Amino acid sequence: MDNIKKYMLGNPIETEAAVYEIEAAKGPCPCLEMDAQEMEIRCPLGDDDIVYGLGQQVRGINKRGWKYTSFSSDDPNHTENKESLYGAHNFLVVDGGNPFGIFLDTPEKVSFDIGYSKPDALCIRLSSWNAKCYVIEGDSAYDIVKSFRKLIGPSYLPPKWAFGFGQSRWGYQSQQDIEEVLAGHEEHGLPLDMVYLDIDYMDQYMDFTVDKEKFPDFPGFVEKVKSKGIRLVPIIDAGVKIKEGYEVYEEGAAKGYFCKDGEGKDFVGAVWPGRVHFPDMLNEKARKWFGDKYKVLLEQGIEGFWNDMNEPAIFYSERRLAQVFEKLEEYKGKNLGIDSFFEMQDMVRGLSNHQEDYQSFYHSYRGQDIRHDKVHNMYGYFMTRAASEAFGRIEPDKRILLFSRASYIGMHRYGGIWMGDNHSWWSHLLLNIKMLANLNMCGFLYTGADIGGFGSDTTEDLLLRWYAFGIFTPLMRNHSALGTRRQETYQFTDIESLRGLLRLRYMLLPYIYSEYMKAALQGDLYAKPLAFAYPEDAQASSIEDQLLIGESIMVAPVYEQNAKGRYVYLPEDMKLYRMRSPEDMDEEMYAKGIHFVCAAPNEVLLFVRAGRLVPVAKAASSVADLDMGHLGLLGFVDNKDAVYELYDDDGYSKACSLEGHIRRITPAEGVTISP
Ligand code: MIG
Repeated sequence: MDNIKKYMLGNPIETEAAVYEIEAAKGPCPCLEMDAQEMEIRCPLGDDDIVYGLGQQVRGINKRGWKYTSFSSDDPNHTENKESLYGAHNFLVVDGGNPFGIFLDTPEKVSFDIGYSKPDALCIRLSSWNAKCYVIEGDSAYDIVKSFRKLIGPSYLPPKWAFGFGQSRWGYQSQQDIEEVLAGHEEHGLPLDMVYLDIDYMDQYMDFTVDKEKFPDFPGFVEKVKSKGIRLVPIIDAGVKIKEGYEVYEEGAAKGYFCKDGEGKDFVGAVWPGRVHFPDMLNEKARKWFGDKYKVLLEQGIEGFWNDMNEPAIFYSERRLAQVFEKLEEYKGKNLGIDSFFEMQDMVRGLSNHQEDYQSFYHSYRGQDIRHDKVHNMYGYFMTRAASEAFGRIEPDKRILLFSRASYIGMHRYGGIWMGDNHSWWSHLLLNIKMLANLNMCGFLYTGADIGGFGSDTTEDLLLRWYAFGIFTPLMRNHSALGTRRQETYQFTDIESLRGLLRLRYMLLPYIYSEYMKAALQGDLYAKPLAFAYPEDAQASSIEDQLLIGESIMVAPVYEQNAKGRYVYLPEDMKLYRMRSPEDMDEEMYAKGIHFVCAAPNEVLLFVRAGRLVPVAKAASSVADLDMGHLGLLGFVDNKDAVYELYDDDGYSKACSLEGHIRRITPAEGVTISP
């Protein structure tokens, strides 16, 4: 790790993001100006420099031209003017003449002005002069990313079934609703591996409970569904309902495991369950205690979870609500002027996720009381870690599906993330593509967006186009919000086309799984921008709407409504598989350069790089039914010596080294080049 230098600014809080101890560097940093007075880290940007990174953020793969803030936020409107989403991923690569990476390790709020105030300057502003500032050198942006990944440790490994397709919706209430989803898929021959349970499966939104009226025999139901090869994946929220007789609340309160307010009492916020306490995930004992609670569901046959609301989101705090009511009294009876009207409106609206609330409760971390805002960005990370560490104790030999909404660098070792509450907007399909690249750089390989869009009403053409890209995202889940148009595959007119796309996912699964596992085990990227593979190609460096998926594939999704196709940039000659279903595809050759490529709404454009192969299976109704023994090959090879190194394993045990799990596949083996 000679190419990584660590600059200690002040007295930083330990986040355990890095897995290597690096000796603190002495002397000034050659590429960054560190201004303790202003609490700023600055450097100039060359005209052509590209700035990669920041993981889960709005805007492009190249982050230049905007200001961003790392402060985990529950914001369901991922519009261009936003500065924070759920993740806090303080890693950047400045890719110019002398490329270097920066990882600013602090759980406090950090802001990044990347050519916003001044087009030719990068300025990182800290909330206090406490951080570990890692500076990573390398020959290329790609090299730097790989070094960074080594520093932060290997990515989370999900079970193989987690690469299947999952159906979700906020609003599924009961066993009956779930059965309807299963029947919808069965009836229409739609493959399926998981159905997600959103908050309504719980008894009054109490974590680790199941509503008995809605699910009279939950373990029996879980088992019955599993016999069809399908898993139920419940949500867990961060807040614990304050309710007499509710074990998690009573234990947590008795043991002092909840975050405290300024007076030392358990802090009260309100989220879905109503008034809640927040478990102190940073406190080692509390973390262990909370993690062990997942056992209740594991024992009922559950094998996967999604952790939500763990920024943590706070609809309102008890304290602030009281203040606002008091203020409202003052307005009452008065004829409000327009200014005081807006003041009042802002005050009520501003109740949710209020900055002052984040300054009004405390954690006990490594034996010290720390105010929440000092460690804010670690909360979701440590909640997910709580679960993951507990799985290690409860199910030491089994991979459990786990992904979170909030995250910090380092959490990628414990679980994946989904991209949060996007909308059924075409612009969010494009954002999904871009975010995937930057999240991969930060180690979050198991990720994906709510396919079809969470908020707003989706349209059939958007869903088709989103599937055509979503089949390449490791986490492939159709999820939508309460009150929006029903979005399950079988709700639409052209089910046949949607089915064709879903079945393509299963056909490609051997490749997707293999490329994911190889990337995770080697600290590499599953999805990457073209520039990383074609560093000499100036044109490739500005392509943000195409990605390389693994070593063989380039995707160029259509993300505009009513488009008949799109312009595609090919950095080299490639072979296009124009795919509508595993049984219906054409092959076309394209030369290096720019082409307008037609694409009907039901078509996937899958480009194969020269000399590369893509192992495929016969599509199946679930991952469990995939026949990994009889694979076919897609490819762009003219000799029979081409080789694909396929990673495969039993799909659930934790022994996942490359050794013993690589199978060399060649066309000469007799497998057909096209299925
Ligand atoms: O305040 O559980 O991002 O996926 O459906 C909303 C209900 C709470 C936010 C999650 C979303 C989920 C929803 N949750």
